[in-house]
Amino acid sequence: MHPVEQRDEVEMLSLMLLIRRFEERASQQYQAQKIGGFCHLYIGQEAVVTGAVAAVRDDDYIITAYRDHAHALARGTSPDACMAELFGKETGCSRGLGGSMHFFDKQNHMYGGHAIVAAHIPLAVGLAFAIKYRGEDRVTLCFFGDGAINQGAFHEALNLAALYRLPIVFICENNLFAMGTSVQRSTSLRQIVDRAEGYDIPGEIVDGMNFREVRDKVAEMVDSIRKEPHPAFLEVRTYRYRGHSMSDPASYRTKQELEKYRLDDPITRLRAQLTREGKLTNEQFDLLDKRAKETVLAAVKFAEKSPQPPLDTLYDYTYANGAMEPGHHRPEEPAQKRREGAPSPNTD
Ligand SMILES: Cc1ncc(C[n+]2csc(CCOP(=O)(O)OP(=O)(O)O)c2C)c(N)n1
Repeated sequence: MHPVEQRDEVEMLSLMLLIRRFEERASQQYQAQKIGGFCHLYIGQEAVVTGAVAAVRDDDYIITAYRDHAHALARGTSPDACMAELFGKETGCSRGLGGSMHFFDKQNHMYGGHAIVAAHIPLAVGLAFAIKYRGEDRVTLCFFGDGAINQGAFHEALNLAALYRLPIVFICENNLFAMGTSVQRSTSLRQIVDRAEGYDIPGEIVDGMNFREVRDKVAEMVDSIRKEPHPAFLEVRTYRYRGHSMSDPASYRTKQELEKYRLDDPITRLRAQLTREGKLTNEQFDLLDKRAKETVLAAVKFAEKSPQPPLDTLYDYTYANGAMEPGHHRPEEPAQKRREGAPSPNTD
């Protein structure tokens, strides 16, 4: 069966609601200081990942930057494991060691959650290379922001993907800003999609506030890639309602601009489409929303009662102790000494 027909639209609306309610609750818990570190919310962009995921199979690969909560939820990572990760708890999807920017779920083929802008794009190309090398018909979806397209890693990755004709869709979530910098001030092109042309990669633009448009375009690209591997590029025009991260009041844009996009809300839009077509009643919508809120509240409770990771696992899965495997920290080396040699923290 065609993957687009496999995913029920009401189910996908329900997923968008889950993502929205999860992010709202995460924001509240962050303000209550239950969540530490950085936290970048996806509110407003829900139709992008939901539409894309609706167009692929469960065994296809997904990888993204640090605005990653929705990508994990869309891939099927449990809201409990996602919330627990935000709380830094052992039951989190990255065992509480990654936090907001480093969600990871190998079982569901969600390969992160990466904090360094554009650094995951070459990794995505590696995933696509592995698919082709093994002769599989999977596809990699690589999500990134408009801020990534002027990084060297982006260009190197696109060149290799084109040269080796790798099965990958580069999905640029163009929400118009990289932190507080508007895309018009950072990028020489009028259309981001034109970046792909420089590498002979076919590209398209879609309306990221419209679930159906995103899903159908990704499905078309993925179908073509499965027939014969090649890269494709999708510029998705979207908008984030909140600031770049929890600490950003977003004073670089006007209230009118935000309101304009909120009127075009992706959830409201799919709801209206389904209602018009007689596929959804107001009562059904309210029930979906109620369920989403309950699921997220239960996730908060789960995260609250979950244990912290043991302190001696702090350096597990890092390069700092010379190993990526658990239990490979050097007990003979005092923690203080290890900290001295560790790189200074990211200041974003
Ligand atoms: C290589 C690098 N430079 C700078 C930063 C600091 N930084 C964090 S997020 C960000 C903006 C990225 O914006 P974009 O790629 O458009 O993604 P969005 O936040 O819009 O999802 C920057 C510059 C970083 N994390 N990595």
